[in-house]
Amino acid sequence: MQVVTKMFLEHLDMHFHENEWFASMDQALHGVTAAEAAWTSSGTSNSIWQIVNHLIFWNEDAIHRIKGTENPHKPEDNEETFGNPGNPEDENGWAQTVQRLNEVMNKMKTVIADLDDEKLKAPYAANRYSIERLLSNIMMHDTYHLGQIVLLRKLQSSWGGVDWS
Ligand code: NI
Repeated sequence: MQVVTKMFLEHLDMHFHENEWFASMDQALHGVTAAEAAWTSSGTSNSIWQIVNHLIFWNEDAIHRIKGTENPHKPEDNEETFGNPGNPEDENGWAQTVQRLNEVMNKMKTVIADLDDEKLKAPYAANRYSIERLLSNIMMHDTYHLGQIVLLRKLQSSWGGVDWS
């Protein structure tokens, strides 16, 4: 496997699965109930559930861009990608949403593993920037929202800290 491809795979593992430097997405979502996922701070912030919806959408969208396929989901605007705050009673729906995020991230891993350094340098579409930059952007975007999830858990007193062991 090539150097940059390997680096992106390591990045993805780092921010999604490993508690290294900061809490991983796995840790941030660990033990979150539907009620906690649907909670918003003073009714003004997005809920954790909405943030996860948003990450599912954008990671799927990035996969489509990399593969050159059309994303069948076309939101009116970015706001729509968050959806509604979620139903605090719907544990199944919340579990499925988390499952969906994990599936998308696993798919992203497969897509990255298929790239080589030359493909990474290529633009993902006419007049657009490189796949490499797209991946860099989406991963920074993931971690930006990951920090918000941890903050929301701190605000609702459901954060148990990072398991560094
Ligand atoms: Ni965002």
